Parts: sequence; structure tokens; C-alpha cells
Amino acid sequence: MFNLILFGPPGSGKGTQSANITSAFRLEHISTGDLLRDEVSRQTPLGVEAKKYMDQGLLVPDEVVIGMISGKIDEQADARGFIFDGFPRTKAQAEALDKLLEFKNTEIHLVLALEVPEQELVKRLVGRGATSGRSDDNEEVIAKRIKEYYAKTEAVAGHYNAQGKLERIQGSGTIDGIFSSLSKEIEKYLLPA
Ligand code: B4P
Repeated sequence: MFNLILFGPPGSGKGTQSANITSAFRLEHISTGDLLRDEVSRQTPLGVEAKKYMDQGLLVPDEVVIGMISGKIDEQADARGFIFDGFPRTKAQAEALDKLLEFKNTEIHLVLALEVPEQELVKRLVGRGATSGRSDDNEEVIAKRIKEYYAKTEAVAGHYNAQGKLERIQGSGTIDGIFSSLSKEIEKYLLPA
């Protein structure tokens, strides 16, 4: 099993590149953003609770997100590997993920961190907001999401850097060019399927 975290600030292209990686390397894609938006659209109790945080640009509480992930990994126990997109987003989530995988006799092998200047992040997310209908893609909420990233999420890079698993990737440029840089790193561990 090969497990990858795609890491980076909001709008850095995690979702975009995960789609490419998933089909090229046949990994199971777990996006906490997508899972939460699905709960919100079905108006489940979890979704109703999560929406309060998401609409303000805040992170959803750790225990909610960790519980959701554990179930998803169990559903696909015989997967070739997982790509975690938008998770972990706090040090507590990273520690919980490490434990969860250890319990399943596996681990995170690689963390690819997409680096994009802040001005470009805002430009991309405002652009997406024009068509996505996402209630968190407006300028005021985007600013809060980026602030939340620097306050709580950036530390996750340090957590995996200390384990020697972090690779930083230039996240501005063409989608194909960035995919090629990401693929080069993944191919050190796993060949395309
Ligand atoms: P997410 O759904 O994870 O969304 P994101 O970080 O905004 O986007 P991503 O980096 O995937 O960017 P994308 O490819 O779409 O999170 C949303 C919210 O959910 C969070 O704010 C939080 O409240 C909650 N949440 C999720 N996970 C959580 C967790 N673990 N714990 C707590 N709370 C959690 O790209 C963005 C745009 O850029 C797109 O329009 C795309 O087309 C464009 N783009 C991509 N690559 C480009 C390129 N190379 N050049 C130009 N444009 C590009």
C-alpha cells in the first residue's frame, strides 16, 4: 500500500491535482472537503454542524473530521493506496492519521506540498467562486481560510518534514506541468497503473 498526502493552502490545486493522480496511479481519493460538502448537501446532523464552520472559513473540529476519515479507510481496506486531499489540516489530525494507519499496519509514505503565492490563491478562489456556487469562495471568507491555514495547518508540514517525508513542489504554472512534477516524486515509490 502507498499512501500520499497532497498538502497546501486553500486554492493551491489539491483537488485539481488529486483527480489527475488518482487516475494515473489508481489510488483511492479521500477529500475531507468533498466529504463535508456531501454531508452539508444531504443536511445530515454532521453536515449542519460542519456548515457553520465552513461558511466562516474556519476549520471543522478535529473529532468530526477524524471520525469521518476512519470510516472511509475501512470501506476500502484492499486499496492500492490512498491520496489524502485536504487532510490532515491540524497537527492533531496528523497525529490521529499516523495512529490510524499504524493500526492498519501501514503509514504515510510521502507528503507533497504545493507552494503558491498568496495573491494567486485569492485570484484562483475568487475565480472559482464566480461559477462554483461554493458559499466559501468569496473574498471575505477566502481571507479567513488563508489565515486559518497559516495559524493551524502549516504546522502539518513541519510534522512530516521531521519524519523526512515532505517534498515541496512549485504549485504555480500549468496544471499539466505541476502534475508532471508531482508524478516524478510519486514514481520514486510507485509506477503509474
Ligand atoms: P477544501 O475542499 O479542501 O478546498 P480548498 O483547500 O479550497 O481547495 P484546493 O486546494 O483543493 O483547490 P482546487 O484544486 O479546488 O476545503 C474547504 C473547507 O472545508 C475548508 O475551508 C474547511 O472549512 C473544511 N475542511 C476540509 N477539510 C478539513 C479538515 N481536514 N479539517 C477541518 N476542516 C476541513 O483549486 C482551486 C481553484 O484553482 C480551482 O478553480 C482550480 O480550477 C484552480 N486551479 C488549480 N490549479 C491551477 C493552476 N495550476 N493554475 C490556475 N488555476 C488553477
